Amino acid sequence: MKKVLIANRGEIALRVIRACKELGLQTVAVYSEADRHSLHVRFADEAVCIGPPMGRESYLKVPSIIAAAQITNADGIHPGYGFLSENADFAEICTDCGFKFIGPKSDSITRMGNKSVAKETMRAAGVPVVPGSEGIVSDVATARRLALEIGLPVMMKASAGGGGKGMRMVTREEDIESAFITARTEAEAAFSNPDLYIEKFVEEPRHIEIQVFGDGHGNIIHLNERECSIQRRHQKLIEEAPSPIMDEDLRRRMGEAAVKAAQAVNYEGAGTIEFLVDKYRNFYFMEMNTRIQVEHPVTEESLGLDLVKEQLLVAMGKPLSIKGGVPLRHAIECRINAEDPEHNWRPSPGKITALHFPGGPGVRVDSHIYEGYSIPPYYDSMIAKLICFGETRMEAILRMRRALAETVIEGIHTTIPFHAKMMENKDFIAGEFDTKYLDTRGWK
Ligand code: MV4
Repeated sequence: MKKVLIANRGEIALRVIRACKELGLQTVAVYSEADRHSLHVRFADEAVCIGPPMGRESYLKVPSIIAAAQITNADGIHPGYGFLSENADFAEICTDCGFKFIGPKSDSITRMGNKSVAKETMRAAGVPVVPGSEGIVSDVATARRLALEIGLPVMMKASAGGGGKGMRMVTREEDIESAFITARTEAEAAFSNPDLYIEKFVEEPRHIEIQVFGDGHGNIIHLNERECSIQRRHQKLIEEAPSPIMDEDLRRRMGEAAVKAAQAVNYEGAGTIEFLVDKYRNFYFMEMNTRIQVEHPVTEESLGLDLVKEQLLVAMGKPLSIKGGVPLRHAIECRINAEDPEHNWRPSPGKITALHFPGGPGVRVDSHIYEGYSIPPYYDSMIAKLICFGETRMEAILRMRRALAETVIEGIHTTIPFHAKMMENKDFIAGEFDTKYLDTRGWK
């Protein structure tokens, strides 16, 4: 592999370009008409315009991306996260066209993409799953029988959903039938697939995920956990590694389960096993993300690794060159979005009139913005990731407070005021929060 096309935009496109440069790989950026003045275009060796602003006409347009790879003689394609990163057809097309897809085999994506199939695969592999239906439930009578057997409250989940989409909680017996029918109709409308499965509702769960890595030579390892429970409407806002609730025994058991999960689908490259962890610290497989994730830097800073470089090396056929182990440092990531948290988090695109990023010990900023840059309204609102790390969790929090205070972003609203408040929040500082924290208590 000599030349990598990055099928993405924003900070992750920059992140991949940086890793490529450090490995002496040539880079090709693709960009929409709205991203002409983006840093990923400037930092790549070559750049190809692939269409109009809307994602579906550019970053999601497979023929345009393949054509860009062909005309530039790229030999690898890195999908980043979002867009085509978990599209099994895209991975297969890349391979069929002679490009190395920097990610898992198309078949691994397919087997994890359908959440009900994935769950049954995990059950068969001996990975703990939430008690519930075995496979999909296709009629109201079975839904009712199973819901009562499992015990209310239950969750009805769309097989084709994921990440919180197509989920319904049912608390009352008289609501089972109507919830089932509505959820099915919604799943059909949203995903063109009405299939549902049912499971016990896990109360006050934490979202803890395990980073895994496979090299296609039979080595699959885990790289510890990330705590991702601080979310709003299924959008993560703060992630950290290690988790404040982790201990050596739980980490070993979750790590082993995650490796088993990845082995079950012959996983290659970087992946993440998401678990729900209840208040008794029972853990259950939820989903696998078959891509590099937004929050990968907290694992990198906690363990002192470069996961994107490792993705490229593994894609070039090298055996794994990294290893896990006890966390060396505590790392926290705050996602800075162009949103106004004071006004229901409404999007705040526009021109950045002044910009200053923080620095000093234990501070990392992954961002594609610059002074004078205009944030287009067409894409995800994340504009920067501020990662702070230290010997202890408290040191990381203290560094985050001062790094947030040093940051200047003018011309738009951002989520910085929210993060500054959270870094002073006593429940956050105590590590006492679950996935419901923000949506039920808010941040004020
Ligand atoms: C659950 C659950 C409780 N019980 N499943 C949301 C995202 C999707 N991947 C699964 N989700 C949940 N599944 C059972 N059986 C609670 C959630 C959930 C959640 C999970 C992770 C992070 C944030 C969340 C917010 C609300 C609900």
